[in-house]
Amino acid sequence: MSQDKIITIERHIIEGERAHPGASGSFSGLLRDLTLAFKLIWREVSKAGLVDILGTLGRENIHGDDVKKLDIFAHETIYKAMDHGGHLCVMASEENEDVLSIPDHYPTGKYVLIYDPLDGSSNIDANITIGTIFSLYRRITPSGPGSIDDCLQPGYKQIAAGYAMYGSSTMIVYTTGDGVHGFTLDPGIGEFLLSHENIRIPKKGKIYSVNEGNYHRWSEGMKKYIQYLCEEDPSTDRPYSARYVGSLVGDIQRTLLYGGIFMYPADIKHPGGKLRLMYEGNPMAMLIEQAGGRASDGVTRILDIQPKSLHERTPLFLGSGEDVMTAEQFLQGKREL
Ligand code: AHM
Ligand code: MG
Repeated sequence: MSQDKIITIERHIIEGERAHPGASGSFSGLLRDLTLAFKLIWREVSKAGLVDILGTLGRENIHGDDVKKLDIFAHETIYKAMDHGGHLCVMASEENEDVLSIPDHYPTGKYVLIYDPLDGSSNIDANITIGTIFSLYRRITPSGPGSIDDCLQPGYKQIAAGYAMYGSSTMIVYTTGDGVHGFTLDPGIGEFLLSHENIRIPKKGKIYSVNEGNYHRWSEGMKKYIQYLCEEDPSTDRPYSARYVGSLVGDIQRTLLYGGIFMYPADIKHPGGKLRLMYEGNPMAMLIEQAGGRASDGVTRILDIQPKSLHERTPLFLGSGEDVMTAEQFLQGKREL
């Protein structure tokens, strides 16, 4: 995609906020702080292959510092980048059981940050794409320290969501409810530049993405849907191609750009699904919907689910509208082969 202007993410954020008269600038400040955290994480992730040379977990690196596991480093980096800006009243991280409070000596603000610091971290050692996923809400408690009630909001109340993807290029993809935009890091200048403006997901794709190793644990409806996708019928682009990175950011990035469907269904081992509603489901569902796609748990729109706990899980079907609707029909027993 070629742009006729060079636009940094910082400028894009500020211009987006200018479109809302009366905005205080706090929201832009918040996104700017997050961008800095992503750069710090990218710097560490890009050194991951050097870990055996520079030192591994439990040992010291050449500077005499402890080397932290990357997912813990990412968790702490985001917290430290965001705790003192005065924009947030509370945070929640996939790496932490309870909510993360803002220290007493810092001011609190009107926003809530939910994040998965390093998703797909089992892929690190193979140098495969991993990412940070985030979601922002307005607080619902009136003032003072935020609480779990501020976090447990349904996904349709998100005011922004996105991810940073540390892959062959490092990207930030985000939405504030006004389309989905992608920025690619130019490592030479340390800036994220607009590279994918207003991403639109194709109405229907030709790719399905699921961990098929779980096939024998699936429901009959799910098995039939996969059989349907693998049948020969060129008039409906079948058989579909299978692609599965096993890193949600990588699989969603491809789904946003090429269309098709990403699935993590319920199965015998994961009766409620494996992926987390607040940290993975809601932000990805907002991005997919903002790009014109569909996001459901097979029956219910992901963004309409009222979360009951911070780490609850959900089955996930995300992607092109037509593909997700076909999956829902099979899952609900409304369609047969
Ligand atoms: P994590 O939060 O422990 O990193 O797990 C989440 C990851 C996702 O990135 C990916 O979509 C999924 O787990 C893959 O799971 P599986 O290995 O069961 O297919
Ligand atoms: Mg995760």
